[in-house]
Amino acid sequence: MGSVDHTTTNIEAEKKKITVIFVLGGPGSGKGTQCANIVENFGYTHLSAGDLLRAEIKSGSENGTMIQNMIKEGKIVPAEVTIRLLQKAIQESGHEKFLIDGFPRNEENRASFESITGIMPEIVLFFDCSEEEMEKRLLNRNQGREDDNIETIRKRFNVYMESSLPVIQYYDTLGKVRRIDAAKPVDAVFEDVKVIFEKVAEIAA
Ligand code: UP5
Ligand code: MG
Repeated sequence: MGSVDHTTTNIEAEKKKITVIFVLGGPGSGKGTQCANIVENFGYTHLSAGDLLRAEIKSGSENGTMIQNMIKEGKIVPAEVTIRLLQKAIQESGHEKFLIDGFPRNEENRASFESITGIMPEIVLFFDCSEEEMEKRLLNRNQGREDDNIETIRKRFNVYMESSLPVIQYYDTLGKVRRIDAAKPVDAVFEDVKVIFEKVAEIAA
């Protein structure tokens, strides 16, 4: 009496349809800021790949030093490491609708995620912003991030242009990209984001 039927529970869990929206854009384009707004209004679970990697450094894991060095240099951590963290977070949350923020950042990330999880994003939200504006924001952030210094910021911009933009272009060819002018003030950006999420909700209904 009162015991849980684990077989049924697991089968139910497997039946869950996982919905993923990738949130992409340059360093400082406002991905994290807007994801917080989306969570409040549309009931998604926010998974920032960067936050998961920073938590992994803090946890003292064996990969910590490697991840720390990559972040300091603005380089992209190997896909298997980031995907493992994302999968764990998805499973532990028990939820179904996710915003994956700051991932995939290169072709290796994208292809590995697709083949390991079998998940294709519903849409890709792309925050488009000039480097000048992004640099200003990052230098004013003051949250003690080790990569918010001008030397690392420039490296992050280069990696973004060379490796991350092609991923956005790839999804654009599939008709998945929803571009947002991210140079506007936070509230104005969210107004545009809302229109997109209202459409997604309509389609899902
Ligand atoms: N701000 C936000 N929106 C604004 C607006 N509209 N107007 C004015 N100001 C605005 O915003 C940045 C700052 O701008 C904040 O102070 C905010 O108030 C203000 P935020 O929302 O934090 O921007 P975001 O796009 O999230 O910037 P972030 O710096 O987090 O982006 P990155 O993509 O650089 O960082 P992330 O944490 O994703 O990755 C860091 C590093 O981790 C990478 O460089 C890489 O080394 C590593 N990484 C991987 O290797 N693999 C991954 O999959 C992910 C990360
Ligand atoms: Mg962020």
